Amino acid sequence: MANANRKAATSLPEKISAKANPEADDATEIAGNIVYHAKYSPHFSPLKFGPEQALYATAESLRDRLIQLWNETYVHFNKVDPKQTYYLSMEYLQGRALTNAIGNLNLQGPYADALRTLGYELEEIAEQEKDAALGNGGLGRLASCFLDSMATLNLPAWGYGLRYRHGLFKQIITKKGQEEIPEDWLEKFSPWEIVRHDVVFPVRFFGKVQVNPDGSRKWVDGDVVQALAYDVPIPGYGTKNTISLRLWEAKARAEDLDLFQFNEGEYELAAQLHSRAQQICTVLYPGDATENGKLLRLKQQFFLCSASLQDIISRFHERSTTEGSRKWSEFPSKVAVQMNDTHPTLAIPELMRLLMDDNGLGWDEAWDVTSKTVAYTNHTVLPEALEKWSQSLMWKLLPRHMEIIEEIDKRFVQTIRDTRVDLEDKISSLSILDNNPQKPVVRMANLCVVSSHTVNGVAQLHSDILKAELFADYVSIWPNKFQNKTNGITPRRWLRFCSPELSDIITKWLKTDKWITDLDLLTGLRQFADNEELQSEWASAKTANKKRLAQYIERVTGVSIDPTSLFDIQVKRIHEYKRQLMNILGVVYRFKKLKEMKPEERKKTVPRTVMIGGKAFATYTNAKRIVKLVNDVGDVVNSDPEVNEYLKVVFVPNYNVTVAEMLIPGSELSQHISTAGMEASGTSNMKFALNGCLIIGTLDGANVEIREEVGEENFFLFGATADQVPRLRKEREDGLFKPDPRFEEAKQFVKSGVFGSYDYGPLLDSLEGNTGFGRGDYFLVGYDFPSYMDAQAKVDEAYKDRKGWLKMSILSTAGSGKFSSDRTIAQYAKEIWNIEACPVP
Ligand code: NBG
Repeated sequence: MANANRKAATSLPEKISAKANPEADDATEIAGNIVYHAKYSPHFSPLKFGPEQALYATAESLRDRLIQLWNETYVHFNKVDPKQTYYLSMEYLQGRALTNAIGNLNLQGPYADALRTLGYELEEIAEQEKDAALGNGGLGRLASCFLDSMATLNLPAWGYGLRYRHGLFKQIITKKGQEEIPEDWLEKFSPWEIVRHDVVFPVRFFGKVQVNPDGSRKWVDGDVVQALAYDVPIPGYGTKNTISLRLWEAKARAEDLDLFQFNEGEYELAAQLHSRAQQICTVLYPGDATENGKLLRLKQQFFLCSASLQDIISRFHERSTTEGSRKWSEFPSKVAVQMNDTHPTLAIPELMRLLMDDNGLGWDEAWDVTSKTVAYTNHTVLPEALEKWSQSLMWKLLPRHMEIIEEIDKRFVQTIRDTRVDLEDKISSLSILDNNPQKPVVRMANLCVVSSHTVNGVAQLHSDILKAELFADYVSIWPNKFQNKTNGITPRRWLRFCSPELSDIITKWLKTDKWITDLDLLTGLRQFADNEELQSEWASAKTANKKRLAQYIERVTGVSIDPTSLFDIQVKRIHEYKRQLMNILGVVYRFKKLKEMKPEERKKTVPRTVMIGGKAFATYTNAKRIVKLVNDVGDVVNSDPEVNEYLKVVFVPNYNVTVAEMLIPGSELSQHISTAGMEASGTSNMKFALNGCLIIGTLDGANVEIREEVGEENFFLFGATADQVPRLRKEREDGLFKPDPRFEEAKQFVKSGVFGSYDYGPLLDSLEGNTGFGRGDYFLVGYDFPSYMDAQAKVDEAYKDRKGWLKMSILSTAGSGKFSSDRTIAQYAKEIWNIEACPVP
């Protein structure tokens, strides 16, 4: 049908006349409005109406509606003037917006019909959209799920971030392994963003501190660039409330161009500030191996903080003029600032500076306001991810902020000396400044903990570890400052929209679709877990999703996979602690055993398709070697005629939100196998579980809670526990570790060269020896391997029992209610932000 129409659709159908109608909600009106945008908001040559033009026109027609709801929300919030939350994050992994917006507004039917009259299928048009990939992984996607929940719960809240021109790189796989090419979501433009030309703030870098005769201080000189707001609408599900993700773009002003120099032919010199401003939002995470790279990243962080806080303060001021002057002491009852990890830590000294230097508050007053306003979420205990900025770099870029940080530190240390003699010998680790003469740094996490009213971890185990280890001494100072907020995911994107088949079955059996906003209702499926009718519907939805996934895999990799085999998936950033290496070594062992079997023995095994996907940080050598190994193993296994009926290994390239939406609904087993204690939470584990996929995993991060919720009999557990890890590492150092023969066999097989001539020595060496940098198997792959293989054998056994497996799958979905980001955000709102719903009437 769509194919037959394709040709006709490349030009605008004449029978449908253009009619602007921002409130369109039936198919005919919507079609007229789409045609209107194609004609009168043109971005392409006239009359062309291919899939790309159709996408932009469709998005613009939908945007009309969003703008209306958005304005209503803005006006309503202004009228009610509730306390609002400002979520500061350097990352947002929004993915595509079209299907999500149509779904949240409940307009699937009308939009699908409208597009059909224009010769297109909605899915086909949706596929034209590029992912907004302004983030790396879980932390960025969490921020995006949170926005969806804030809007859905009608909370007065804003997201603040940066408008990177190039989001996370595109990963391509070549003979060499992973290669990175720049991502291009703004190459044409994004239909979802709206520039607010009236929302512009100056942001300063470098310069010096001027001391005024009255003793007050002012930051002057240096470079001043402009932060310009680009707003992206965030519609809630089933509500009018539509909130904003405000992304800052850096610009220089026209007058910053030195015309004289330009006319002298000194073009670069004349436009210096323009080019320095442009660098700020060019890429997400500029490499920080060089000093320049570090400086740019620090500039990005400050740019986000300064622009956002000036905006927040100006909104607070706005009301002062209409209702008499507002007192600064009211600020914390109107504003909650949440720092997503330490990346926006500079919000603390910047708020202090704005309050003291620009608004004349004294230190104590400014400190009181700041520390009652900001809260901090920690997302990792990995030492390399805990930010420490060089003091000299900070003095150079942000001299006034360094003065303020020194003062915060001085006062904090003094309080400890005055009140806690018992902590005297802990001061050097508790203080914010690490004045080690070799490398003096600012410890951002310490600055956050000292200055925030609340600090939280992202899963119970992680929060417990923070309290018992990383922040233990702070807990003794402020026992009530620390909380847990187990992460969550939005059930709209991660079930309702990515797996409509399964969603419809759930709605049918629960006799309501209320689960979409009240995910705990999924427990109602438990009573039907044994029901044959449900099981068969469940199986057919899974099969449909698996077939769709198989087609996708064939399209992007050329590998054909069998939809009746067990689909086993591990997708996440490639990192040694996440142990993709353990997965692939397990696959290698399975392959070797299959090769050794007689044909009739092979027939008794459970056919498996193992899919692994994820990006390696461009300079993370071992991660890249792992990508190469997975690809090499895949090449050999998939072309082995004896074995490839029973095992396929696929590296899924360029893993991102959209790819996840394809993979997760088609998964049956997923791997969350990090070394215990190292994965703060994980969030894809929740998405898989929600989609009825069983987990093989360690007792790490949110796995612990997922297992509690879905039931231990529905979770394939293996591996050391977090509290055993230190002892196991010590034993290894002492030479007491004895590897399992299966582990040795798998490594040996790789070394033998079966998978090609690439030198895996350096990668495998990380698993050898007992000590030394990059050696001694820090991540305990060897220790956990045997229990991992035993758990995998249990998976195979369980899969043979079709009914048993389906029951587990249903119970997995039924037990996933806790992991809705609606639950997480409701807890933040109540227990940290102290804000309430403000629904647009
Ligand atoms: C990541 C953790 C994940 C967690 C996400 C979201 C960072 C610094 N941390 O386990 O590794 O799920 O944050 O909380 O990216």
